[in-house]
Parts: sequence; C-alpha cells; structure tokens
Amino acid sequence: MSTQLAQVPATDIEAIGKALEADGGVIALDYLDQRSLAAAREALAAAIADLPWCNTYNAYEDAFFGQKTKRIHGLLNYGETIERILLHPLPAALGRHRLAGEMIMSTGELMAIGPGETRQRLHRDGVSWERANLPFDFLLSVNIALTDFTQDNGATVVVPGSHRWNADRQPEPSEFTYAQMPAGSALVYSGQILHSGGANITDDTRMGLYFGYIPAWLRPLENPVQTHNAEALAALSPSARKLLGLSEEGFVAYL
Ligand SMILES: O=C(O)CCC(=O)C(=O)O
Repeated sequence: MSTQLAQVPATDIEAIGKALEADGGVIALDYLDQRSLAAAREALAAAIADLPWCNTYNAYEDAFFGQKTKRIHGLLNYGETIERILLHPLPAALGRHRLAGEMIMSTGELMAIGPGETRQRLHRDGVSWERANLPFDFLLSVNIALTDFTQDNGATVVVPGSHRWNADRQPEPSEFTYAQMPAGSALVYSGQILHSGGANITDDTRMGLYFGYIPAWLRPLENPVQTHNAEALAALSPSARKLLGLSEEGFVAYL
C-alpha cells in the first residue's frame, strides 16, 4: 500500500487494475482526450450554471451532500459525449474482471464543489449495499476531473489502503491523500475505500463527473427512468441502454 495514489495512463488497464487492488484507488491519466473534455464541459455548462448551490434532493442530508456543492443526475440528458464517457473502455474492462458479471450504472452525477465548501464526511460508497454482505468489491467508481483537481479546490480526499480495513478503524490525518490531477484525468476507486469531497478554499469551482458501476443484478442508486427524459432515453445506443439497466440483455454472470 502507498500513501499517495499511483498515476497511470488510462490505457494501461493492467497497471490500473493492480493499483486499484493494492491501494483501493488510482489516478487514470488522460481518461478523456482534450476534445471530449471540452465537449463534456460544454454539454453541462448551462445546466450547472442554472442550478442553485446546495441543490439537495429527496430531503437527503444537506451536511453530507454539501452546502456549497451542486449535483446533477440524469446525465444522459446531456447528449452523446456523456454517453460515450459512460461507455468508456476502462470501466468496461475493469468491471468485467471485478464485478462478477455484467455491469450497470449505479449512478451518474456531476459534482461541482464551489468556493467555501468544507470537507465532506469520510465514507465508503459501498455502504449503501452493506446489508447484502457481498464477499467481493462490487462497486467501481470513476470521478473524472472536468477542471483541474487540487488540494485547495476540493480534490477528493482518499485514504489509500482503507478498502481493506475493518469498518471501525479511523484514519489518522497523515493517512489522507488528495486526488490531485489535471482536467481530463480520473480517480478510479473501490466502493470500499474511505474518501470524501474536499474543502474548496479557492474562488473557483471544482467539477467532477462521476459514474458508479455495479453488477447488473444489484439495485442501482439512481433510477434512470425517473432522472432522464423520454427523448434522451429513446436516443441511446443499445450499449448505453444496457448500462442503464433498460434492457433485459446483460443480466448474465460470467462465472
Ligand atoms: O466530490 C467528490 O470528490 C466526492 C464526493 C463523494 O464522495 C460523495 O458525495 O459521495
């Protein structure tokens, strides 16, 4: 286990898989090319500008989701670029080996951390399914930097190695690291790793485009039929429909 996250080209799937296994998180460099990065930012710009800060939903806990954070679901409403990013070959390849069967998207979320936001509570995303007590790492998360991620602007705080800890072990501050990375790179991480959104002490907004992938037979957090409009769903490719769990195909185990 390292105290810093490894930084590996997004095309080196084997090295990314190894770092993920060892540390619970890894930075995949150049996850998006510059054109896709610009197109993703452009596709989401108006929607994010129009949202108020602290747009929590369903009376979820504000303190967890952030008072100076904006979040957008229903990301496939925002066009083909986002669909291509959802279908990125890296999670497809990693998921095949890690998720014990075909996978679907659990949730897609644009997470914009604004100036003045404080650090989120450390947590493990996999806790949503803890009662299933699954014996393997069933959630693969990707948080793509749409802006540079720095320690000062809210880069995700990560505790490398904590995906293997007992649930009650608390990290020392010296065990934290920050997923600092240039725009276009991505933090790829396990559902069992302790992490949180970071504090933003700059005047700029940090934007992360998150996709979580789970086995096709688990209940996703997001209901895509509720979060997307009918036209956007009708325009999706068969592969994207499968990833959103809208197709009967894909409910298959490789085991
Ligand atoms: O925005 C981030 O970097 C992470 C946020 C997060 O972990 C969450 O909201 O569950």
